[in-house]
Amino acid sequence: MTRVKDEARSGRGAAISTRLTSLEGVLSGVQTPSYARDELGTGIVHIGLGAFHRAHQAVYTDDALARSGGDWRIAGISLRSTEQVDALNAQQSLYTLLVRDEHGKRARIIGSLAGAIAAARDPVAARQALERPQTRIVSLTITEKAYGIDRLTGRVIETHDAICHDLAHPDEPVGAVGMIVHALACRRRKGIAPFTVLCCDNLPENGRLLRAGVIDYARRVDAGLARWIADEVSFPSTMVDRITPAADAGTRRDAHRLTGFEDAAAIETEAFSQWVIEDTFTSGRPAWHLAGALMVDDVAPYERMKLRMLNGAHSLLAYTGHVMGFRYVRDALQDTEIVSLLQLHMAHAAATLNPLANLDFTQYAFDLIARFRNPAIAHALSQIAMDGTEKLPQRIMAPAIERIRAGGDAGVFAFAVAAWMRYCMGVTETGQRYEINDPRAQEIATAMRANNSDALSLADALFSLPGLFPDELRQAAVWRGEVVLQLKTMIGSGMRAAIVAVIPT
Ligand code: CS2
Repeated sequence: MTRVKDEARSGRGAAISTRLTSLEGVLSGVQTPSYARDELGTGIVHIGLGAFHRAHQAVYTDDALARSGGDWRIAGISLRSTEQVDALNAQQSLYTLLVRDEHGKRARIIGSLAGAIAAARDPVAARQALERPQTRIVSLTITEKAYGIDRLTGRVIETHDAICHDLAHPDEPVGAVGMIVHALACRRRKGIAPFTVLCCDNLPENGRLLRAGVIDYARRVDAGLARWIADEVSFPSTMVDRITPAADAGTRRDAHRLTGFEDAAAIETEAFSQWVIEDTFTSGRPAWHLAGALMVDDVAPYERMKLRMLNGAHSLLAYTGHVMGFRYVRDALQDTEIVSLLQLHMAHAAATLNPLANLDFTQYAFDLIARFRNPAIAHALSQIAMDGTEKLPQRIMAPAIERIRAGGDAGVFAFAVAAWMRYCMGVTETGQRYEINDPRAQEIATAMRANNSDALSLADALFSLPGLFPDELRQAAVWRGEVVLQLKTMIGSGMRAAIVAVIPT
């Protein structure tokens, strides 16, 4: 951070900015770490140093350190980008968290990060961080697509870039799975206890999935290691929730105004935050429970609720809203017909869930609409729309299959799939072209080119993308017919006509 020193004026009278190396001088009203940062050691390595981690797990850890201390500061590893790593390291890993809601914005300085490593530039430092005996937890937020684990089989995908590279060069891994297995092998060799692996991405039963992928990968490298991992390493599942838009110049401007410092690593988020964690840590953990995290035996029901209601509605909104020409979530939420569509979707998604003690799904849905409406958060629909092939399986397809099996109405899920297909056409209803940001963008583009705008052939082409739609769904003729019908209306009469035809009058 760079302090604008009022007292330090240059000869020409302009304010001079100087680099901040401590918390001294932060403007009053800004919460700063209440613990002595330098006295606390580093016990967590986090892979995936994006805004979400810094707005969520790092904040819980900051609170836990303030309440009960412990050697639990975080060394962050960024797999690809170097920009945020450099920004953080130039600021003693301090950064501003802006919380925005309808009452205004509050700034807080987070102190739980202890350093940042760009793995692509400094792979040795990344490996050393993971191998240190002091590292007792390795957590991850690397996005759904970066794991390279098949959701259905739990095996690693050999054609996935990072997996393919790492299987060929297991001692120089570039992906998260390869790095974790390499570090665990090294610890086993040296007689160092393994760390707990904590997946914090929006994947169903994320701990279980990562465990399966890690063991499968390890088996290909060393069968004994795979058995050791299966016996000794814990992979708690978690549900994480906090809406965190990409930071921009406005974030940095507000951070500067509120704290008095320039901060190239400032981020912004909403006030709401939730973390549900399975409490199976083999070498301890920070006092996250004192920071508001809910420690449970089984996270799956919470995970399903969040993935199907929040994330499912988010994806539906991103595709319909983007095609209609809206830019941000809050803008689309001004549209009463879109709100009715989201409410309908959430009610049907809730109908696929088992009841959860102390949780009322109707209230949850109501609160979600309020969070989406938050006028202070500019959450771009395009950010949510990306990586649809990675997100739809758990958000839309899984509940669709369950509804169909139960003989229920799965029409809302057909609508959401049709909206994604319409989005794949790459042009809004106002004629604006956009890129499809998805790991399978090439295949989608090929399917689109070959089929023009005929709903049936477009849908058939996308249903045929290998491994995307589970067979059970591809073969559900009636449901598939509904997708085509909805897509036909979306293409022929427009998204609004399609929405109006499904929402209650
Ligand atoms: C969003 C999520 O981008 C997306 O796909 O649905 O990032 C969502 O904002 C978070 O899961 C909220 O916790």
